[in-house]
Amino acid sequence: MADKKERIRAKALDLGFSAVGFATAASDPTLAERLGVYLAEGRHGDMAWMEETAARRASPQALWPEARSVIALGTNYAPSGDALALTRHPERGNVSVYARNRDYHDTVKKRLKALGRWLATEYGCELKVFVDTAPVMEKPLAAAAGLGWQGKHTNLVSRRFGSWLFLSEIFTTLDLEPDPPERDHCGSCRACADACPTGALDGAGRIEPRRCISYLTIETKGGIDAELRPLMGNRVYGCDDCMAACPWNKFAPPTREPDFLPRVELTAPLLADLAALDDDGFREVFTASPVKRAGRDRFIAAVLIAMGNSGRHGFLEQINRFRDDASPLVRDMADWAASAIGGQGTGHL
Ligand code: B12
Ligand code: SF4
Ligand code: SF4
Repeated sequence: MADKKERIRAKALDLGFSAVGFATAASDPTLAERLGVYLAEGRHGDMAWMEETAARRASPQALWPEARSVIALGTNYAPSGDALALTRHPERGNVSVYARNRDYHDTVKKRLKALGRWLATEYGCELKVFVDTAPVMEKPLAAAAGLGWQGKHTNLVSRRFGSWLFLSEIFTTLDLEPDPPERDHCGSCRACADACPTGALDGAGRIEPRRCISYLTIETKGGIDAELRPLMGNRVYGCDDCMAACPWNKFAPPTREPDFLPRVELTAPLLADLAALDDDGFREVFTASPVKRAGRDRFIAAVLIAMGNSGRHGFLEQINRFRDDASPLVRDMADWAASAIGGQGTGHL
């Protein structure tokens, strides 16, 4: 069995995965309980899919009863410089590190399929592969498989890669001995919670996603509370502040995966250029990027908030052009942005 695990580990590393671990597919009732509390408190907000799939999400065997083991895989996407450098340039838009080039779902899925094909040929097992697209709780599974621990920002922290690991899994009918879980190394640190611009982290391991800039710029279907807009700064897609604050990142080797190195257009984009994108321009620039998930309206709304937060009067003319946009969300954010920088906003938002 050890030999089987070592062969799988070696093959996964060879295919480009950075970390590999093994866990049982049997259910852990704590996860179902914690997910239940999270949903009962309404923390999922507009992410209705979390509630709709809660029963399957709670354990691998609830999703696929034949599953015996989980192979948990991490893919390093650590940036080479200061992940937050751009947040100090208010005339530019900060796109989160994970979205500065190709969509990781596509890159990781290809590798998962290659590993899956190899496993099926070598061991004649059945399997299913997942990367953030199915009802699977990826962080606790990766933690159970020894890839790291769930830090106080709720994400998986690895002693080797810090917070910068994409997670994915293979569920299989093979019996593989679980690896020992990693212990929690947060100690008394609470740097992530202190770094959060909107106070979305409670410092004890829980998040209020409805205050999280990542949720506000990617997931929410409605508007963004006026109280939260000034706290978003120039973060136009996702947010990395809690991840970047983690002291364990100092050991992370920068990724060498070309798909995750920042594209030149997204390294330091000017807000004025982002706001100038029409529907076709948005599709062209973001076609292979996770940013397409936000859609043009939500993205432009976030760009307008960033313009409002910049305090630059020079943006007023461009903002005003959005005040009769077809999207009510964009119109409202244009009004707010104009009033935030002291222009002719209606001030009613
Ligand atoms: C929904 C979701 C979000 C939501 C909600 C986040 C959340 N924590 O729930 C939003 C949109 C906000 C989000 C944002 C981000 N996400 Co996200 N997200 C997910 C998703 C799809 C599900 C997460 C989930 O199951 N949440 C449900 C709750 C119950 O889980 P939880 O937060 O882990 O809750 C645990 C703790 O709160 C704790 N807990 C619960 N109750 C209690 C009580 C006490 C007392 C204590 C101590 C603890 C505790 O136990 C819970 C269960 O283990 C996963 C992919 C997947 N399928 O798993 C990606 C995922 C977690 N996201 C990821 C990333 C990268 C991000 C962002 C960094 C993206 C960005 N740059 O903008 C941010 C980070 C924000 C943050 N601090 O979490 C990665 C994280 C990789 C990693 N190393 O862990 C994942 C795994 C995707 C992937 N395949 O790589 N995300
Ligand atoms: S991603 Fe940003 S807003 Fe969300 S919890 Fe982390 S620091 Fe806070
Ligand atoms: S910043 Fe500190 S508290 Fe937060 S995850 Fe990292 S070690 Fe844990």
